[in-house]
Amino acid sequence: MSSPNPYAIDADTLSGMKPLRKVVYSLGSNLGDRLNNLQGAIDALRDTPDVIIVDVSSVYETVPVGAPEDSPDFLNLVVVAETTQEPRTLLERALAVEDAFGRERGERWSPRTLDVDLIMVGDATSDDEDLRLPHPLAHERAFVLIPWAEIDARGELPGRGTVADLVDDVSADGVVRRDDLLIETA
Ligand code: PH2
Ligand code: MG
Ligand code: MG
Repeated sequence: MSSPNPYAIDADTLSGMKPLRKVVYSLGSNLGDRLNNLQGAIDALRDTPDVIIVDVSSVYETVPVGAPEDSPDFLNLVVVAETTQEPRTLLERALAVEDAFGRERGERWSPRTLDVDLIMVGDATSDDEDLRLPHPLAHERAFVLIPWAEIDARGELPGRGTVADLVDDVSADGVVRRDDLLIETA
């Protein structure tokens, strides 16, 4: 006589399970109270259903890349999280968080109180105009790679290689770690 298998999972349960994916965010601010804006973004991400923050990098002060002349310096950091949310849901949340911190959408790359960019969501790919995944410029941006490598050197940017290898190929000029600027993560 066989006893019931306590580990048996029925098909309904299986179909209700969503894959857990790694999500990497790049956060930036170069307008207003930059550190406070980043802190608010971290708090909002932490309060997002089905997003679990795994690690937050140090804060880096960075020279603007490709931005209009005379743009102020950025504070940047990177967040690694896990999620069952779809990329588009994550994008909508990111835009809502930007709006909550007074983001005004003007000229491309004009100074902003808060920028919340999705760098990768698992192995998801997207070529939509408003959602490109993996982020098409992340592999060459020191202000993304240096903070990311600090917390996740073994991580991989899909299609581009490991963060450790990518960070070796960028100049660290204009990216300064600001150990005096602290973010609360708990
Ligand atoms: N974001 C940009 C353009 N240039 N430069 C730095 N240093 N940091 C950024 O976050 C950044 C940028 C577009 O979003
Ligand atoms: Mg950006
Ligand atoms: Mg953006």
